[in-house]
Amino acid sequence: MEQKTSVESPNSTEQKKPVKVITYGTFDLFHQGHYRLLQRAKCLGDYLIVGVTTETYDRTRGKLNVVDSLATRIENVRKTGFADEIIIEETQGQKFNDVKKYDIDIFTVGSDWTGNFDYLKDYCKVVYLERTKNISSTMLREQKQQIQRIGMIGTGRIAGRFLVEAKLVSGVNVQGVYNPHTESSVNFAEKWGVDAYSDREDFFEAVDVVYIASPHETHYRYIKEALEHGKHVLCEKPMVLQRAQAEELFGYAKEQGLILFEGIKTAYCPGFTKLLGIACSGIIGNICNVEACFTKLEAPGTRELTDRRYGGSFTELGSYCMLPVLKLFGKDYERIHFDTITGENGLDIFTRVSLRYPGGIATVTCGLGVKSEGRLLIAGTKGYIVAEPPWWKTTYFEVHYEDSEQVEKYSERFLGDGLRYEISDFLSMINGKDDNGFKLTRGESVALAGMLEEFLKAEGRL
Ligand code: C2G
Repeated sequence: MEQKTSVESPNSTEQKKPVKVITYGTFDLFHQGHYRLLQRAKCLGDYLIVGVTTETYDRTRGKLNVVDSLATRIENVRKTGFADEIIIEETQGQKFNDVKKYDIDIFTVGSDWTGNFDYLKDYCKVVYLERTKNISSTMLREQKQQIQRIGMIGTGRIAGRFLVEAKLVSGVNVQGVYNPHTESSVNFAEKWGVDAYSDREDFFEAVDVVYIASPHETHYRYIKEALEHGKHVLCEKPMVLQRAQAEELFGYAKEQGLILFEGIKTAYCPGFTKLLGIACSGIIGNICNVEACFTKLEAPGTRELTDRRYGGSFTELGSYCMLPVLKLFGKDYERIHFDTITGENGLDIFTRVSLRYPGGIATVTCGLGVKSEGRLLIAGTKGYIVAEPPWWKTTYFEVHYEDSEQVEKYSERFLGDGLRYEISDFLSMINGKDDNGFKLTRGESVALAGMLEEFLKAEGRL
């Protein structure tokens, strides 16, 4: 008698595995485009996971000036009702792990990313959904916040680099340039397609914020004039060369409700912020020694090596090297000592600064005429952190311990010339978000001006 094996039809009882879909986004200033994307993503399956990016991750991928907090962005996604689960996206490469971790069937994202996630096709289906036209967070950001017209004072090397980086920060536009030498401002303006000003009243009239990249000793009066014209100011380092001047300018800016920012780009770059976070986390114990070195051989004829009063290694590079010292040991050093090697014209081609703090020792080394290893070393009671040059554009650092086998490696992206980070933090301060003010405080800029003043006095140059 024939055995009847009953082949159960699969649909009848066996639970169909829900189709799991995942998508990611910043979802800043939540809008119709985001809504339609999530709606269609949900329709692709039964269970939708939405990854919302952290601000730190957005900064590393060059998305600056995100307005809404992570909590707000998550809440806006939740309110759509399409997401069955919300996770946060923190790092590059996380998608790859999430697809496996959550056993994803379909990865989807808007068509502006077409091709970017094809590498996931080995693990799940990848669907690019048509992007909704004529709406974006950048557009809303610019509607929400007045575009800040930047006026630049100075047409030197950094001015060109600043202009390129400013283009990558939404919410600002470089309007024009002023230089007392009309020919310089006209040539610069023609090259970069901005307006040239030789009259400062017309210049201040035409702009909302001022970026100062003129020679060090002119910073004080240009900052003061710009503040007196009601302009927010971002001034290249060293902001000023005397403590009293820094205190006066910050005091006046505060009084007038204006933002005054010192442009030490390292302070605003994601990698340096991460390094400080690790150093202060306690994993290397109590920090007892900081050694920061920055050398770059300058051509003999440059301003840095010919300006007998304000040139030299320490005024040019000191701000970078003093930053980690101020961040890790503070402003209240017990003793500071300068040792310099000077060139024929009496300018310091190599300067070493030794600082004594209640619980620590710091050494800062700068050189425009002497080449050295150029690293940052932070030593503690349990281990040390080392970042090789160019640590002032922090992309990589290591944590070492007694056990030489145990090495932790950290990396972070540093996009372009890195000025975009200071521009975006400056802009978010202007727009009332001061959650980046800790990166370089007024007190630290004042302390820096004080150190430069002590140095110039010790050198008989002030
Ligand atoms: N989107 C859209 N139409 C718009 C704007 C955005 O369909 N007019 C889509 C985007 O393509 C993306 C999602 O909405 O799939 C979120 O957009 P953003 O918040 O701009 O996020 P995005 O930077 O595109 O992040 O890791 C992050 C992701 O890779 C995408």
